[in-house]
Amino acid sequence: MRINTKYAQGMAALALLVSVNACKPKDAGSVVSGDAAAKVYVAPGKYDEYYNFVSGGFSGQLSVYGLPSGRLLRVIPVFSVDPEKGWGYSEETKPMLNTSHGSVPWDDLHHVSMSQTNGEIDGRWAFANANNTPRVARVDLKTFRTAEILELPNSGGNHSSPFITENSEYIVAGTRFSVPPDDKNGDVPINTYKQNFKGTISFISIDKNSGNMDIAFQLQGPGVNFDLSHAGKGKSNGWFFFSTYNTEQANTLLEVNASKRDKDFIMAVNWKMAEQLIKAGKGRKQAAKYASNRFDESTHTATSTIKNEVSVLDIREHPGLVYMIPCPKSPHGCDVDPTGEYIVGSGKLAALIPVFSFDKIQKAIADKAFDGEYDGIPVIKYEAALYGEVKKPGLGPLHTEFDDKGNAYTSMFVSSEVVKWNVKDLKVLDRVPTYYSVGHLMVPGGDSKKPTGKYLVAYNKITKDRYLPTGPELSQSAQLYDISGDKMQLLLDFPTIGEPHYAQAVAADVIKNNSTKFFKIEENKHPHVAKGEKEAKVWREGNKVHINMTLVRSHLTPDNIEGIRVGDEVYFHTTNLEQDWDVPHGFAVKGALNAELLVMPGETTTLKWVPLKAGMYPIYCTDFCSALHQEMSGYVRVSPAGSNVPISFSTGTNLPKDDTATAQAGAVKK
Ligand code: K7E
Ligand code: CUA
Repeated sequence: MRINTKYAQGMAALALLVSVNACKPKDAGSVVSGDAAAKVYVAPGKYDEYYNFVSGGFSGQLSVYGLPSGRLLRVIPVFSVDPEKGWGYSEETKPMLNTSHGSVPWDDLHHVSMSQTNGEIDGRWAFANANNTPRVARVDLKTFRTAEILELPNSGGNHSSPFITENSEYIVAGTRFSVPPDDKNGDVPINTYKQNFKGTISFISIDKNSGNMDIAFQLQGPGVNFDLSHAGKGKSNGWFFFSTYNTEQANTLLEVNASKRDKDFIMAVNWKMAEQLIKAGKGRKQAAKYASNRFDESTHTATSTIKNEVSVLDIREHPGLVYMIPCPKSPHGCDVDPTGEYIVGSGKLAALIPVFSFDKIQKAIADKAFDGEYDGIPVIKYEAALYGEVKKPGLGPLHTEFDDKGNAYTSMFVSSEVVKWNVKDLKVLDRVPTYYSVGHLMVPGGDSKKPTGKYLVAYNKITKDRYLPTGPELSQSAQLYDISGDKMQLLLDFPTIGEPHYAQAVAADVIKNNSTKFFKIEENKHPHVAKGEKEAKVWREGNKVHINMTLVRSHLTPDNIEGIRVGDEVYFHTTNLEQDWDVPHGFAVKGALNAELLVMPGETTTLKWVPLKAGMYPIYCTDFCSALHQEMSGYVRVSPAGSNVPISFSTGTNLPKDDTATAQAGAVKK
């Protein structure tokens, strides 16, 4: 039999790559030493030291844990609908998930960046990326709610996002999958990747006061995969660094074809220069269609606006804007140390970790120490940019975070461990196993100018044998380590929601005192607010019926509604009249094809319902709000289409005509 050489080569490459699959360390123990329990014990009624905002991966949401306890405090719905909170189901939140493709009810959230002032986390906003239908979101940390979602044109797979500059001027979004630009014909053969596909990076401006996002400009570069990024800081503020892979520009079987080159690149972008080029009018206006969705807290309502243009800078037309730095073997994480001098590339197939020097990069640029070009972009000589290499750190380095003592911590996916090394002398100082297959890791403030040095959390992919079996799908996990001493110490592990990727954490004090307790009813500008029960009403406009309803312990006003007809579009505009912390009411109606509403004190939220059958429909509060919560209910009568039952509504007065005793009892109660 003749052996197909190409096939044999392919198989050899595959065999090599199989070894990069995750493996379980041999000493997969469950023992935590001595005082671990005391270190994570937060007594009932006591607060945690840190808020930890953890990406939910394919859940599309962001979860909030307390550290060191690992207690789950909240899941914030971001890109995925959440029937629990009515997110994406209420009329007010539906526009948040609008895109140029229509409503997209799910996404894949990988990274979180908290806003910074002078390189320190300031606790105002958390930004998150959508990896599938490219978007970025802003979560308001006063309300712990998603306040804005911005779609990104010319992109496919928004992965190297939403990394932030040290004064929150910009977050970036580099496309993972290069695609033909939106204003070009995308209906081309896939194997014309090299000619037709482009890699776009969006710079998204953030308004200092409102936090509102806009696409300031986009950079259009070669078709490669942008993986991760980080902004420069301190001396390197003004630069952004992106890891790239598939610089082979393969369009099929990437696991082999995008792993051929010995080195890919870290792309260094001079964003201050890009900003000036845009100011000088050098940006090309390009037609593009993308949604900008904002939630207005005074009307409790989101608006979606479709925008039609972006400013684009073609990288090749602006010498000095972008340089390539060779980085071994499909780099993933691209992390900048707290001083801004060292840039760490984590080649997931590399046997070492290269550390680049910002000063040397600047000198190499000045000296033109180049090694040719890549798609018109100067390639800096590897040695000219390199500070040094961390030798034999472990297998499958992915991500690096820093502490306050000049140390770095790198996650090793394949060898399932966290490796601590010194940034100055590049010596490995300690290693500790993770259970298992660590992806991202996080030190509170660990990618800022002011990292802390007490805790590190590893976010792991596989939890076989860690928890009680729950069928074929197991939870993923986070593991907390004490990093205050020379040796790292495992303290705790806890399951996570969805697949955790990146996370951020900040001292609780930075956030907790600004947290909104309730919405002031007198500031509610919702067009359908009822600020008291007297303002509650029901009226018909053609086949639309509007119900301005109030919710208060423990009744709905109105709670008897008649005159609805089959096929009507019924809008329950529910206002929670409570003015106290933690007294939400819920609202649900039998047969509704959407979800419940969960209405916070002072808020107005709307559920749309189209009854399809005549009959009696109970409505009720879904959130156990008082001892008489089970009484917080009512009925909606639905008559056949064309019926002449008039609209009527009431609470407490619609009594049987012949039952005076009941009538009096009702009057007394009222
Ligand atoms: Cu999970 Cu940040 Cu998408 Cu690495 S990426 S693990
Ligand atoms: Cu309101 Cu239960």
